[in-house]
Amino acid sequence: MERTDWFRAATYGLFIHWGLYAIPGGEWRGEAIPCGSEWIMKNARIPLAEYRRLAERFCPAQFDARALVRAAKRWGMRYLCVTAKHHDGFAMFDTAVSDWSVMHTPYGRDVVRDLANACAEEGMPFCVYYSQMQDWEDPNGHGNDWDYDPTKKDFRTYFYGKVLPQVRELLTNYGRIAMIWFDTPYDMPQALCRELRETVLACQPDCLINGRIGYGLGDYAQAADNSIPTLARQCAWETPMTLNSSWGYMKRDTAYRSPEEVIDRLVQIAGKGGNLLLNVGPDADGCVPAGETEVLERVGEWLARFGESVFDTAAAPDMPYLIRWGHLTYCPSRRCLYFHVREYPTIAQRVLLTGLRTPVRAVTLLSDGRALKWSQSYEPARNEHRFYVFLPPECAEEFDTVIAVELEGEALAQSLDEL
Ligand code: H79
Repeated sequence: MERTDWFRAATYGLFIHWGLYAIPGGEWRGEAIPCGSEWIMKNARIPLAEYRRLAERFCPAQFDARALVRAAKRWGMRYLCVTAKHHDGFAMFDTAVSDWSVMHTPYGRDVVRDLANACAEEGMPFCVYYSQMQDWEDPNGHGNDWDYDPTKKDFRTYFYGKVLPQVRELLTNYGRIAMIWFDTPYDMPQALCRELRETVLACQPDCLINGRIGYGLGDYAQAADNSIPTLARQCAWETPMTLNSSWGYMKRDTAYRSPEEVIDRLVQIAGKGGNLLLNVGPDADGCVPAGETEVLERVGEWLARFGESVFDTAAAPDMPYLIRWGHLTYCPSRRCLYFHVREYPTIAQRVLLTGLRTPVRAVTLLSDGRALKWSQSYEPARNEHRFYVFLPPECAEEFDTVIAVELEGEALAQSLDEL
């Protein structure tokens, strides 16, 4: 048993960016502020005294933690991570360390507790995001150089006075925390990052820590935001991804990724052995924007039919040539390669995979289990393995046509050097 086992099997999670920044939703004094709405305080250099007043207006009457967790399950997600404290320093939980929290708003409810309880009831692994270095409210936190003089800051005072106590609160008061998600370590001293890790594990030894704790101290690797690595990786890793251009709710941006694009990204990530942590930004009423839920519902419906090609998969072998027609995922225990055909071949009506060394046993269409024609050949003079699947024209599925290729053994690929 590895600490990351549950995480690797989960593959697809819900990220929730929610805080005071949902109220302005990317606009300040009638002006559109560029970049993520959760960065508005810094990007618009909003004086703290002014930003603080948002707390007087935080009253998300529509927020329903249980409904959100149930929705995440329906969407096919297998873990959930909420911003307990983002860079603005505002705690979405009840903290004894600071008054800068959701408890000091008209809402006055502990959002982290409601989500933690809902996740426990629904059997959903619950995770918290905690920005450990930046804190634009705390006089000693990193990042606010418009209210505070950076030369007068003492990071250790902030770290020992706020970060460690709040991390202990999160890991003590909310039951099992499956993972804590740190962000933007910048140049935080390595010794403090180690202390942070030790503090987490002293509270909950099974709590995973993401890669952005810094210095390789995390339990899994963190891809850059919205980025997919070129090659498959054997380690546990995760891509955090947005549906539009912002993590927090942004009024003006309704250009969401299509279901097709989300499925494409999820399949690519699963095929490279990673997880997708896909973000939603609830609005000031506590509602996930309809444009986001519509996409996620469609992806969830797709996963309900084709989930076996995504979950319980591991990195597929890197093939020698770029695959033009789509992506591969791989389930080692079933010895099954899944072909995700995105460019359906209407003319030649076949897809080619070059470099698969393992003999194939059977090929079926995942949607209805029907057997498909295939051929596998080897050309000795060129030392080249070729495998074709022939696709009847009526087989094309919306989004992604999934073909299950059952192998006689472990999937092995030729390296480019052999060819
Ligand atoms: O929580 C989400 C982002 O707010 C956070 N990570 C994800 C998961 C994040 N923090 N920093 N970054 C991402 C790097 C991005 C920095 C930018 Fe900017 C923010 C680019 C534009 C706004 C800072 C301010 C750098 C340029 C202007």
